[in-house]
Amino acid sequence: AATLARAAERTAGRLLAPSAPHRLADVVPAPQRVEPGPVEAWVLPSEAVVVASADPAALAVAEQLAELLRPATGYPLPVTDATAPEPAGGIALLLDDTADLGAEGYRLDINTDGVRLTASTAAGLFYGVQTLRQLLPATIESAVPVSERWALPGGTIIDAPRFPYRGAMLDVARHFFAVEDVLRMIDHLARYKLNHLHLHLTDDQGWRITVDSWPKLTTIGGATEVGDGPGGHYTKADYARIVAYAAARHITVVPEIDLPGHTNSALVAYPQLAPDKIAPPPYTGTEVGFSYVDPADDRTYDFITDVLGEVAALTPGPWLHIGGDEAFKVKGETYTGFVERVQRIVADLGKTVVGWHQLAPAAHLDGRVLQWWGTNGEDPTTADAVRRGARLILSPGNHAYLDMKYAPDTPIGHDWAGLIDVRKAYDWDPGSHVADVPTTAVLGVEAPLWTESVTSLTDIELLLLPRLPAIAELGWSPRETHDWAGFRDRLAGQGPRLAAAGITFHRAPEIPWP
Ligand code: TNX
Repeated sequence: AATLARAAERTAGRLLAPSAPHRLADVVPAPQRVEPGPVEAWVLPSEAVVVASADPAALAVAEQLAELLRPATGYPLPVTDATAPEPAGGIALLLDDTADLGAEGYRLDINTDGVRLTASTAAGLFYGVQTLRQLLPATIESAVPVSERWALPGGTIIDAPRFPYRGAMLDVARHFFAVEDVLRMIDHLARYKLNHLHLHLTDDQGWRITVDSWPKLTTIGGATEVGDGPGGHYTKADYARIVAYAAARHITVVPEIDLPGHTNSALVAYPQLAPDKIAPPPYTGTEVGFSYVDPADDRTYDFITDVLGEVAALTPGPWLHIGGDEAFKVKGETYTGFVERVQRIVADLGKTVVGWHQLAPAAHLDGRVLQWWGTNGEDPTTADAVRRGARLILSPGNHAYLDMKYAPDTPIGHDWAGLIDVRKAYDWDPGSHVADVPTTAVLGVEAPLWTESVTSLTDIELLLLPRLPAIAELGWSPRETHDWAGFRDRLAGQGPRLAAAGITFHRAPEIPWP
């Protein structure tokens, strides 16, 4: 209670004091290039207009910006398209494909006339908007009008990501999460310029996506979760809603159907998939590695073709994740033969296969991506798969796993890969983490959140924030900007923003929160 009272006093104090102008470089993830101008260049006026290139995608981003700014400012911020959009005392979002800013880059200029944001794509404009948002006073995150000078620092930011794949994973199988929770997680990803949401849709404890051709997967397989909870599943409409919400934020959904292990929920529903053709009891514990679909039965591959076909049809993004982890009972050539057959099914569906790095020994297939979750960067099998053409998504268990505890007293989470405080989450280099894997083979980074002990949105946010920004920065920012002291201070500035937005987060003691 005393701590709460002190926090309230601090908040009140902050609201009464005039906000110090924000520094142009105080952005997470750190921008590629920052050229500061005047400490304070422009104050958003109540009559400001947002103009955008006359292109539906640019106008959509302009509308998103206006929606971000309206609640706290209380300003109308009309969005208009202009044939010659110039920031005449307003904000301009310009698509310019001659600007050489890359598929996701942007340029942000703030001067005494206002703000001009340029990009080659709507995604670039969207990332520029995320930066602009962080340059306004923290109270901009408030859902209700705040009396504030909406001052912006002057100068130019030229920015683009280091890696094309920047993601997070939510395990909706161990515990099921409502669509609304997933949408809120997508908001967190968008804030930090992540562009992929990996959904771990199936596991021993539950099957979470409707498959019309195998309906019992959800009606039976979806009715359980870890512990005594009711489980649940996404209808195709639910899934489409998640995909669309993500797409509007330039985030691609990566669906995972974990095979051949982690399949108890499918075996409960369809015992013909089981090696002994007997339905196992539903499983609501947290052990791994005991279940598998029968790799010797052709019906298994019919099942996989149906399931992956329906999931692919619902998924506009290029990826299908086939799991492949911890199939302890499917060994050697049986395992690689299984994987090769499933990789082929994915390719025939026109999708690019992603799998956990246990897929490494299987034959290469064009474009395949391995998600590396090791805890020791010496991994000759994975390095060999990379030599044969695989690309890597880096999710080192001892740095990027969001289900690891921060400290021994973290109330939920695991510690099998160690404790991961914010510094541990930040202090590694995806470009050189796995021995004998060149940076050029690294597609990017992903922070997975397994949910054996995670049961609510508050739990998700506790583990996600503030480590997600650390992983986001590793995926976005040039290596030259990597600096713990600098990151720590910039991250501290996120605290009041998250607080103003009503988002709970872990007040990590190593961060100098204001
Ligand atoms: C290992 S990481 C797993 C998951 C567990 C996780 C718990 C991976 C590919 N498999 O099944 O949920 O550890 O941290």
